Amino acid sequence: MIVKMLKNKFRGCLIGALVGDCFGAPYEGESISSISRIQLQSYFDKLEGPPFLTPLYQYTDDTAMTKCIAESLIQNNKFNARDMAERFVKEFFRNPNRGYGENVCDVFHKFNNQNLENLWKPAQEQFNGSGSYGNGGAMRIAPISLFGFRDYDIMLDIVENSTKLTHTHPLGINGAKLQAIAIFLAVRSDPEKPLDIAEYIKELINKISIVESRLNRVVPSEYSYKNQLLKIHRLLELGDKAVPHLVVEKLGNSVSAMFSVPTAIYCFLRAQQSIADIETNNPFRRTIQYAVSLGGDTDTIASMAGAIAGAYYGIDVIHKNLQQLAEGSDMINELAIRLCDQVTH
Ligand code: F2R
Ligand code: MG
Ligand code: MG
Repeated sequence: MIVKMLKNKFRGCLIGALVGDCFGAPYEGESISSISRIQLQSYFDKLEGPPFLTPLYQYTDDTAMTKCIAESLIQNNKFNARDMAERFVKEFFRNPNRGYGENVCDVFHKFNNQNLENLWKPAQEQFNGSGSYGNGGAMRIAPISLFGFRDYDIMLDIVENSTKLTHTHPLGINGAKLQAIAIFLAVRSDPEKPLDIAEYIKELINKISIVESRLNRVVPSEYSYKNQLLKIHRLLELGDKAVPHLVVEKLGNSVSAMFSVPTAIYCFLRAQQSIADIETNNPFRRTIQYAVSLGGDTDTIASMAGAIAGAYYGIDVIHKNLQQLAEGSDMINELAIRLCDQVTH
């Protein structure tokens, strides 16, 4: 792939994640029933319309942690667990009010208060030793898919070890892996050709089946990412008959990785076609507007869906206003460019 296209994809991926976070955040925690599709249409129409005076839309923990991962990989040119953990902690204490997950804050306090030999211990102790299955590992994973886009096995290895700094439950780790694989495949797909959705899902299922076959802990069989991907396939076949409530009933919209990562992948795939009540020709906007319309963990689902869509289409698909109105877009853009330079030199 030519470097120019790759750079556009890297920028699209990280800016896509930022934009999904910033414009999904005002709706985080709203139930699907309380979100008006008409108001959401006006919200995005206004954002993309003539410039108006408004404060920047602030990013949340999703972007704060994504930034730390990108900076750590750029600085070290490899995964460095201690450096990454220190960046998470420094960033958290610099600005703890970015809407971090309730329990992950305990991990940061332990990192800060103890001189740790075993960096993974605080996360292992979470939830009486079962570890977190929240989507906090998956929501920040995009820079690792980019850093490792040439080597799948190394990429997955970094995903696992970086996720375990805060999330050690197998569902938290495998959710991060699924999100990383979804981006990895999107970066490697040609945006000039229509996405072969069936092939994309088949590839995701093949890859996650291998990951899940290696689980070294018993997890109830209904908690399988492979099952969630099969549901995506069936929902896509229904088109607009798969109304948002049905999508949430089948895939979820919560803070747990199992019930948000597959939803984000669905949003990206569903937005390849037009969607009832969403008036735009832009598939990136369709992806994040649809993600927000599902309610629940809107910043995180829109951010993860935005990362995949941006990695597929590239930066040019993301409306300039959305980029300019998102806090930190210059800084994230710079990180994407530096990551791309690093992997292409
Ligand atoms: N925290 C939020 N949003 C709420 C507040 C934001 C609001 N806008 C405001 O500021 O007022 N969002 C962020 O958190 C999610 C990522 O969370 P993460 O990093 O995974 O955190 P944690 O604490 O590890 O897990 C989150 C919840 O999942 C449940 N859970 C996880 N593992 C569990 C287990 N083994 N057993 C039982 N429950 C488990 C718990 O309810 C945790 O609190 C993102 O949405 C991000 O945007
Ligand atoms: Mg957040
Ligand atoms: Mg969230």
